[in-house]
Amino acid sequence: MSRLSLAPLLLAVTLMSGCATHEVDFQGEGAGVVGAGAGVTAVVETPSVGLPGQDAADDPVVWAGVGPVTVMGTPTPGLVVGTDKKAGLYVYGLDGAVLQFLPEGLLNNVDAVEGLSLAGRPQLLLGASDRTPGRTGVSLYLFDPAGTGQNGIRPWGAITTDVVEPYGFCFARLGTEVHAILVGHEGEVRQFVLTVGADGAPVSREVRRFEIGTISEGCAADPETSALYLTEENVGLWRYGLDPASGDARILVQPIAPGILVADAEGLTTIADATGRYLIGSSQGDSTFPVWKIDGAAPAYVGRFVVQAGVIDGVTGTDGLAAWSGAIGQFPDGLVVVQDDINDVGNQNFKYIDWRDIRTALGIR
Ligand SMILES: [Ca+2]
Ligand SMILES: [Ca+2]
Ligand SMILES: [Ca+2]
Repeated sequence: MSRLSLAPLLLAVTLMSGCATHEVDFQGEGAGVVGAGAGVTAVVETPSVGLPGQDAADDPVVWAGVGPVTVMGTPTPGLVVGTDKKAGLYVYGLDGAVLQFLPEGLLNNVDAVEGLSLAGRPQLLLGASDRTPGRTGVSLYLFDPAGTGQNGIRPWGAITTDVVEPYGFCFARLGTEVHAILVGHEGEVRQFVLTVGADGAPVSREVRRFEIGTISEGCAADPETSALYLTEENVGLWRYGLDPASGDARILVQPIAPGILVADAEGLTTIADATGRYLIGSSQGDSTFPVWKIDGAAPAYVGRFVVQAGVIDGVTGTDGLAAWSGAIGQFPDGLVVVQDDINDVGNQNFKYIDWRDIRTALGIR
């Protein structure tokens, strides 16, 4: 969440041989210290978000249906939705172009989930932590994958909460239930079950609440292992149970530590492929992305990657990130989208990385 204000630092490119993950110290782009990690490059980026100098872009979500969908008259094989925390929600295609903008106010984190239907039509449900005065909570949106023409994401309603400053947010499916998990700025966690009321409006029921301790934001669920991962920005990565009955029992997967996770610990996302399931974090303090394999009894640290400058500028200071597992458009094995704190032209934006490139860089096979 916080912007980096570190002095420019140029690092010599040093290829380290004999290392499984081909770690490199690469030349930073002039803002922020970039730690060691396996190098990848972004292949697509969105236009700049917000006004120059604004801390605006924050957190994305990535989604693909079984076939192409239509957004405001444009067919697309999938969606990237990103928050402008000063203004609302952007919907991007897989080429990075803006397909829709919803001027919805101070939305911070966004996520999406399938599993609810409206009048017999399956919907993609989107939720965003909303800090807009007078409507703090989780703002909800629907997208009809079968819609045509000027079909787009549309407001549906909200989850109200006692959390003063909604911050992190993620969805999870528990069997047939859709759960929404809100993380407050002070580390308050509220978990809700969402259903469709008889009138077609959202109904939310709080099923768990606990406190992480201090400022927290990143949120990602792994229903397969019934895990809920949360980052406490200055403390580390926690694993809680996803089942509300698990209460506030937790394991510190990774404390803040040099070379692995440098404060702020920020966004979290999961991604799966034929080799397993993984959790990707944002080590914002040194602009790297640590990866854990999470399908075993305990998360196993795999390594870190950095998004270097290529045709598209490198990535530093990432707040939020998101991934899609499996084929989506031109990405046959998955797509990772990260917020970039400093775009080379204009303001912050979102950058797309092919999961195959990350996997290769980290030596995952
Ligand atoms: Ca997200
Ligand atoms: Ca950049
Ligand atoms: Ca750029």
